[in-house]
Amino acid sequence: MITIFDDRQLAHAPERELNNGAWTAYQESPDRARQIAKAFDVMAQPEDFGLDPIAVVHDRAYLGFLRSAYDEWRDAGREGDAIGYAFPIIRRRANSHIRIDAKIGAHSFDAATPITADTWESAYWSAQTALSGLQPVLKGEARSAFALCRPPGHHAGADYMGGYCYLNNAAIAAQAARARADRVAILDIDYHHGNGTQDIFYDRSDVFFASIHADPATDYPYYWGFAEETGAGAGEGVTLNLPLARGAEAVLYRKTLAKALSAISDWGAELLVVSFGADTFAGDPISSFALETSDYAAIGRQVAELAQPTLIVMEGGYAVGQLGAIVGEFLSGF
Ligand code: Q9C
Ligand code: ZN
Repeated sequence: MITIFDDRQLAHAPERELNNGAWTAYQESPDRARQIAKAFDVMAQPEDFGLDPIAVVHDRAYLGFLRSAYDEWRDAGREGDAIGYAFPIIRRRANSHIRIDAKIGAHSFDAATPITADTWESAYWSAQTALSGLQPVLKGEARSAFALCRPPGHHAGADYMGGYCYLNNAAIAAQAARARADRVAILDIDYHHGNGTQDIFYDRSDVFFASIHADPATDYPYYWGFAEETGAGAGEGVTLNLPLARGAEAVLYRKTLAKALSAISDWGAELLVVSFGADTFAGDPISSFALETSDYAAIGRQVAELAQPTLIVMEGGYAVGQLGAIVGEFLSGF
C-alpha cells in the first residue's frame, strides 16, 4: 500500500494540555507518528498542493489566525504555548477581535489544542499528506493509500480547532476527491466523534459522514455525535452517528461497523475516506473501548469489503508503544 509521511509534521510539540482540571503531558505527541512510521520501510513524502485545497474547506480568516496566533501570543508578552480561556458560546457575534485571547477563544471549542511556533507548519504538511495520499487513489493508480497525518484533523471545523486538531485532513481530502467522484463517503472510526468533519458536511448531500464513537453522553467531545444528528437541509440523512457505550469490544464493534458500511454502500459512495483512530484500543490511556491489537485486522478486512477506492487518514490513538502494531494490523487486514 502507498504510505505518505513528512517529518515536518513532527515539529508541533505542545508542552501540556488542560485535562480534567489539571495540566497533564500533551497526549498527541510527535512520538505517536514516529512510532507508526517505524512500522514501514519506506514512506513517500507529500507533494505540496498549496493553500487552495485547504481554503475550500477552512475559512481564510481562520487560516490567517492559525498562522499568526503564536506570534501574537508572544507579542502580548506571553510564555509557553498559546491557549484560550474564554469561549463565546452564547449569541456569538461576528466581531473583529483585538486581543489574542479573544481570537483563540473564537476559533476553538476546548483548551486541549495549544498553538506553538511550529503548529502551522505541522498542520499544513499533515493536510498535504492527506492530499498526496488521495492523488493515486483518485486517479485510479492505486486502490488505496495510507496518509500518516499528524496533528490529527477530525475535530477541526471550518473555522475552529479543538481536540488536538487544527486542519481537517479527512475533510480536505474528501472535498478534493469531489473533483472526480460525485459521491464521497467518510467513515470515522476514531474513538471520539468527528464533530468537525460532521459540521463541515452537515448540510451537504454529496459527502456522506458515518461515525462510530464513544457515546457523547459520557465522552469527549460531549456536544456532538448523538444518534439523532442525521444532517440538515439537503444533507438530511447523509450523516450517520452510531454511538457506543464505554467498554465496547470487537463483536459489538464489528456489528456496528457492518451497519455503517451498508449505509455507505446503499448511499452509493464512489470513494471512501477513512478517519482511522487507534484510540479504540483497550490499552489507550484516554479512551474506554476494549479492542485488542489482533482485532484490527478483521476490522480492516471488513472495511475493504466495501470495495471502493479508499484513502485511510490517521486520526487519534495514544498508546504510543502499540500504535505501530495496531496500524500495521489494520492495514494488512485491509
Ligand atoms: N478528559 C483525537 O483523538 N481531551 N482527539 C479529552 C477528557 C481531548 C482527542 C479530555 C481528546 C481529543 C483526535
Ligand atoms: Zn480520538
